[in-house]
Amino acid sequence: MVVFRLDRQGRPPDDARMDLPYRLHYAPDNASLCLRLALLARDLPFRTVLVDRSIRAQDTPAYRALHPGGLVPALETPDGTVFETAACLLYLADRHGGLFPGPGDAARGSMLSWLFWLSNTLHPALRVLFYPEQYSGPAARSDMARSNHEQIGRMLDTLEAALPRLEGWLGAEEVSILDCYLCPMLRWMALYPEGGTGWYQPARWPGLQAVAARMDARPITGVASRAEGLGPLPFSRPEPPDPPEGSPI
Ligand SMILES: N[C@@H](CCC(=O)N[C@@H](CS)C(=O)NCC(=O)O)C(=O)O
Repeated sequence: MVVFRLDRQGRPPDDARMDLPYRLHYAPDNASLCLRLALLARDLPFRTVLVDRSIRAQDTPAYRALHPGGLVPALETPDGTVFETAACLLYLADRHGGLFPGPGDAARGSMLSWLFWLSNTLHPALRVLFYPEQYSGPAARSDMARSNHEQIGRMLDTLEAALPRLEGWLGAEEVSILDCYLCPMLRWMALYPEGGTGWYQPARWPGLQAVAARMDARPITGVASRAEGLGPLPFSRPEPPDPPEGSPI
């Protein structure tokens, strides 16, 4: 898919031809969704390039030249390729404004803490949930899943309790990169791994559910959902994806 606003002659605007565009290497319902939401939120012209996970395209030398770790997403920018979801989100916020407190804003330190918490604490725990084979031998797997569920549950309790401190930057009127990062993770816990999601009871975290519902009400969510086949309420009532191209796993 190509998202460009064209001028009256049908050409992309100057910034898209020269300074921009971004190229988002994505797979449907992957962490690239966080970046798609942020790009849409700032109305930034971008192209998407499918990483075909059904053939493990993320492992090819061509993709690893962009992302040495072979993970989705990678974002080609006018300053070179950026990878790691949080790094890409912060890059976009710093470059285009909005989405996150800027340098000098009193809220920046505290919100950086939560951005790194999402990236260093919650997201890695989800990776253990979704890719147990990368972290444990088969015998240990069911024990690991149980403790992983308990651990993630406690992380979500922590975040739920911290919501008042995140006021203005999570579930607020203006979308932030924290919304863009957290809401897909809430979705994934409800859907993945297939057949192993019974532990996740969103009603235990009503504040986080409200953040998800707020995200669902934003027009950018409709655009992202149509592009990736995520259904009508992808964050507050997730349904398995039905993407127009590619595969989530
Ligand atoms: N720390 C990475 C994690 C990204 C990640 O886990 N990507 C998943 C898709 S959502 C992936 O590439 N999985 C393929 C694999 O682990 O082989 C980031 O924040 O970008």
